[in-house]
Amino acid sequence: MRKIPIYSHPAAGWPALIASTRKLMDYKAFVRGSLSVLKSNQPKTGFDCPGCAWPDHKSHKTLDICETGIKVIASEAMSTKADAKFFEKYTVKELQKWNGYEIEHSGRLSEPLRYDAAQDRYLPISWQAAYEIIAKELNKLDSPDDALFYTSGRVTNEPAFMYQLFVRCFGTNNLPDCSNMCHEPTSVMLGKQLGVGKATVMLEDFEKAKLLLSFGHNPATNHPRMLEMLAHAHKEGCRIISINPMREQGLKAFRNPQKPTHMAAGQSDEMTDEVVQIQIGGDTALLAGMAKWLVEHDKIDHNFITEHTSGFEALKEWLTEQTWTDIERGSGIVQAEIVKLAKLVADSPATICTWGMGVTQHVQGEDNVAMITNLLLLMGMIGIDGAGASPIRGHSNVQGDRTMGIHERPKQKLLDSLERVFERPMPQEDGYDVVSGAKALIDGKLKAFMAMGGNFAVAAPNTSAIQQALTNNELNVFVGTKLNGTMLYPGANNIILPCLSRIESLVTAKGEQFATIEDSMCQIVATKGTIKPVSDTLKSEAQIVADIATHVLGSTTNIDWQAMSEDYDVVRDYVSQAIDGFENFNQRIRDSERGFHLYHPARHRVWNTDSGKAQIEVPQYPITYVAEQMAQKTASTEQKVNPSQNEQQKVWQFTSVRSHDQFNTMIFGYNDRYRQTNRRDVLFMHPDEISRLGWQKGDSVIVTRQDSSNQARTLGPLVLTEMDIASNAVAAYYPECNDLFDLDTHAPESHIPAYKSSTVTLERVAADSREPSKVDKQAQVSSADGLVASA
Ligand SMILES: Nc1nc2c(c(=O)[nH]1)N[C@H]1C(S)=C(S)[C@@H](COP(=O)(O)OP(=O)(O)OC[C@H]3O[C@@H](n4cnc5c(=O)[nH]c(N)nc54)[C@H](O)[C@@H]3O)O[C@H]1N2
Ligand SMILES: Nc1nc2c(c(=O)[nH]1)N[C@H]1C(S)=C(S)[C@@H](COP(=O)(O)OP(=O)(O)OC[C@H]3O[C@@H](n4cnc5c(=O)[nH]c(N)nc54)[C@H](O)[C@@H]3O)O[C@H]1N2
Ligand SMILES: [Mo]
Repeated sequence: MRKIPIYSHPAAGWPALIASTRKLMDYKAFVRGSLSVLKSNQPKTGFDCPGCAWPDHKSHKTLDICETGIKVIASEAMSTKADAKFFEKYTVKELQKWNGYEIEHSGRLSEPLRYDAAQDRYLPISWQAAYEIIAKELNKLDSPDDALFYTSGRVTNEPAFMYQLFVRCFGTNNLPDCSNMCHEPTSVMLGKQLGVGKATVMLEDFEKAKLLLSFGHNPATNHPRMLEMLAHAHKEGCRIISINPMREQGLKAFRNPQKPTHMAAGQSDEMTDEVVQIQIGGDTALLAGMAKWLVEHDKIDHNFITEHTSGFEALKEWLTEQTWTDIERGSGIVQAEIVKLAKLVADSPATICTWGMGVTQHVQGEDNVAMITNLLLLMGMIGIDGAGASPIRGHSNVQGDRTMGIHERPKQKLLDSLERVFERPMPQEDGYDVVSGAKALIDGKLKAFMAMGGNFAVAAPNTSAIQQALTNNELNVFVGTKLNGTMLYPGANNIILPCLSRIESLVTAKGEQFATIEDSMCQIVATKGTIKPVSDTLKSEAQIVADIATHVLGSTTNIDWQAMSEDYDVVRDYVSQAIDGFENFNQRIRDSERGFHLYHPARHRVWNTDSGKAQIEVPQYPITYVAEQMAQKTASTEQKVNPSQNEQQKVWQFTSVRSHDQFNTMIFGYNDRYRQTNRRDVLFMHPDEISRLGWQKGDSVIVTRQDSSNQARTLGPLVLTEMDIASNAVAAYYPECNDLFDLDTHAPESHIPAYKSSTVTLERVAADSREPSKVDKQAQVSSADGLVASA
């Protein structure tokens, strides 16, 4: 293997934290941001960091914060405003040409806006007039099912509960949320297999684990607060193996902002023992190999399997049928390596499996989750200390929103409870999720769209088609903190409602309010905004829902929406009555500094599944699924790429990843120092692959994908960039690549789009000779600062 220039400095550390943030926003914003940071993740006194869903540290150190957190907070604390003056300057057509970085830096939304088609501009509108339009348009629909109500996972529990209640009172379960693009396979499979679609571990378990298998996630970039726990566990003797097609550099060593010696003396802790560089889409094959060895060598926990599980015999039979040739072909890892891993599992008294988007965002994402859970079940690793399943959630309250009832396929029990508590019928039919909802929009089956946060079209596959479809709607309503690319495709009536962010204080007629969130490990914690809102005009999400509900539903319900929005205790009392596990919510959230843990039956080996036992599942797709896809596409493609070389390798698996200079579709800068790049229009490929093709780094490349209806979708030109990545893979940044994906390539049950594996071909084109724009230079400067600081 050729040597690849790698980022060799530890992740995190103060220089990275400060410098990469300093130029990010204007100076004032940074001061506002850094002051507010100090209270972040502090119990009661401060707010839960909106950066990710990793739990707060037990000890509540004074500074439980990371680079991502600072950036997200700085982005929210930004004093620049996308106000009427801003929209006076640009037509919507002009704004459509802006990239994610420019749109993000337009500033905080600060007054209600209505699109004016004659001028092609957003103009200010009063809250009252906006509500009247919304009520008129929603009440005009033939059916409540003609409207789609999206949610993104920043929304705290109290407004989320009110929002789902409003939508259901309006009459539909059309409640897709960002979870549909994120951990949906996890929720579906853990629900089926363990009875609850959530993590079985608590933070304490990481202190007792002896083996940690980390599948397809990138903590240094996406949940840096996890690094401290990883470094700590590693020091205590826990082996940490990362299973990832990319050698994510930030995973190797960690410089802890909490440790003075680290910061002063440049010390760092080691974290990972090994990276198993599997092929894209190879997790099920790898896990099948491990499970096969464990079963055949009788290393499994028979007592646990007999007493607690169902489905073992079927899996055993399936494992017998899997050949090592297929296992190697499917995973890209040789048998001896897989056996080595299996032996580690066999010898470990306490194993945790963590996973992220590298596991879920595949057509076979449900199989991946099933096989991780199967492995834990075979070894009896659920319901004991230091062991279990640990999906790593993304948005800070994506898990809580689901618990609060934001779900397009609600459980009957939830609907029954809502009917009981609110004494009115709830809609019974399942609604649209992100994929089916986006398709319905494109097919003209929907007439109205409302988003409680998020950037629906830009985050979803086939962005342009969704954006176009939105322009045909009678009504679009966006509740958000920042302008984004979904808001720039207005329908006949189009309203933007600016809301308070979580870091801003909320004082109502009933006094100062705090809200709650649920972290990745089922802990319910309080969060209270501390900084002065960026504009006096902003309303809380709860207030906006209450106002819309009052206008839309009028006297058709006797629910006191305003009482809820003014006093979150009132919402929490309803939640106590309607949602399992929240008994005495108000009392319990005040009783303990750290909030409370939601009862998780599987932790106690109680299985709320159909069979009453934990369910071992046989994968649905062949373990060579991706390899077969590639072989088929290779056979059918006409393209000749250096035919004298290996004929096989004319196609690649395309995967999309994030950098630490973005939060999903919000682009803070172009820097990705761990991957050593200072631009976003890149295509990562292994240097051996680049030279095998006779190409060079820096070449311009077009990516082409035949979608499920055999239409060619292209992306590029992208700049070929070296990366230590599996040989079957190329990678680019999300969300710029989202037009490459279509809405029909997804996992069967969870409908998660296959953002992490699509078969593509590549074509080298003449280098793009355009000068970088002023904006690009600016975005690169703010990131170069981070590069220098970390060196
Ligand atoms: N700074 C920052 N933090 C964030 C976010 C952000 O955008 N920026 N987003 C938040 C959100 S919503 C989420 S969901 C999380 C996401 O956090 P992650 O789950 O870490 O998400 P990604 O960066 O999309 O991809 C994770 C990894 O999957 C690997 N991968 C790709 N294909 C495969 C495969 O087939 N198998 C395996 N084993 N690995 C594979 C990639 O190499 C990459 O390292 O982060 C949250 N935190
Ligand atoms: N190709 C590809 N596509 C992906 C992914 C991938 O890995 N690859 N990842 C998927 C994943 S994991 C996710 S979670 C989705 C993310 O999809 P979304 O959650 O829809 O996208 P975000 O970029 O997080 O949303 C940003 C917008 O949310 C609004 N916002 C921010 N904070 C708040 C708040 O406190 N309240 C309100 N009301 N609004 C707020 C702002 O207006 C901002 O513009 O993208 C998915 N799409
Ligand atoms: Mo996510």
